[in-house]
Amino acid sequence: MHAEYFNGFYRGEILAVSRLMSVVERGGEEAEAILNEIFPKVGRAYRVGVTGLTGAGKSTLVNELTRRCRLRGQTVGVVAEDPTSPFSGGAILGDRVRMQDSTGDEGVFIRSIASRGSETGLSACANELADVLDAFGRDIIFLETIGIGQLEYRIRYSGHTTAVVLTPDAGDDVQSLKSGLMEIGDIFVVNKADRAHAQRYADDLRSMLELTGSSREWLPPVVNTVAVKGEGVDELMEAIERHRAYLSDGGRFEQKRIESLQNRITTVVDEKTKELFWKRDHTKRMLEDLLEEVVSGQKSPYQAANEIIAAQPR
Ligand SMILES: Nc1nc2c(ncn2[C@@H]2O[C@H](COP(=O)(O)OP(=O)(O)OP(=O)(O)O)[C@@H](O)[C@H]2O)c(=O)[nH]1
Ligand SMILES: [Mg+2]
Repeated sequence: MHAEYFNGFYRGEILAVSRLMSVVERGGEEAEAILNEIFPKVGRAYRVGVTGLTGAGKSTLVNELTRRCRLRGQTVGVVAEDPTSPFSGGAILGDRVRMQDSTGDEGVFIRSIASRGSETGLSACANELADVLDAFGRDIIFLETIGIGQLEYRIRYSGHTTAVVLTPDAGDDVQSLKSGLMEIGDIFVVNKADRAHAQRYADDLRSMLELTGSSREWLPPVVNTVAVKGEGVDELMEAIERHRAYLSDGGRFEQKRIESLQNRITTVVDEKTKELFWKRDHTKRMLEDLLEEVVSGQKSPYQAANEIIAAQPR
């Protein structure tokens, strides 16, 4: 299956990676077959998660970081969750694509995936697409994800270093930051530092991190950037390198790898058992019958759920 793609893939052909990624993105058995095949080659790349609210400047930052990686001779892969469809493409995405096209640089591979309309599967898919780029031999992989809902928690397992991108926008005070975002950040970026109150925002953020993270071995640094001008991006790059060095110390990197693999297994089991569970005719019928009893007030939803679970063959 897909033998010609694999051959191309192992020869380093961009078109072949692109095709394999499309199959992986569609999911199902074919996707699994590809992921199984490439697994022995996965694990060499360094993965950097870049997360934050829509419009924070993630793509602009990834662009700047990519440029610097290229200057160092590193090959780069990018998987970006695009809030709009990848086909309509935002302006920034357009810029990126043009940048890649104009330089004809095969050392940069960018893939965007739509995040709208899908609830849970997406980040898992981003991880898997990153696996393809990893097996392809990319040195650095950036995963751009939107930090809303549960997605930001997932990235924890995919990025070795996670940078949370914030902006000092009016009304956004540090106290109101979601704890989810606070917990996943290895590095905090205050982007759009050309805007008013940026320094105060960064200082507040730093105080809060010191307060909550004093027991942690790694105190996340706060880096101010003006992504559109490339300001502060070298400092961000250094912060990423420092965190990488920190991870490589004392087996932390390996620990993270193990956690990430465990998470991968449990996620697949969760998804598959759920799917199998509701596929059974018996379960569907039970649900219909019990629903009537719940609607008429004879049973509570919890009693109904427990009955459905108890009736499953073990
Ligand atoms: N003033 C200012 N604008 C910026 C800065 N960085 C990015 N922008 C602008 O902010 C807008 C959003 O930037 P993107 O890089 O697309 O942000 P994003 O976080 O990738 O957005 P989504 O992918 O849509 O979530 C663009 O118009 C950028 O030009 C900055 O440092 N200062
Ligand atoms: Mg973006």
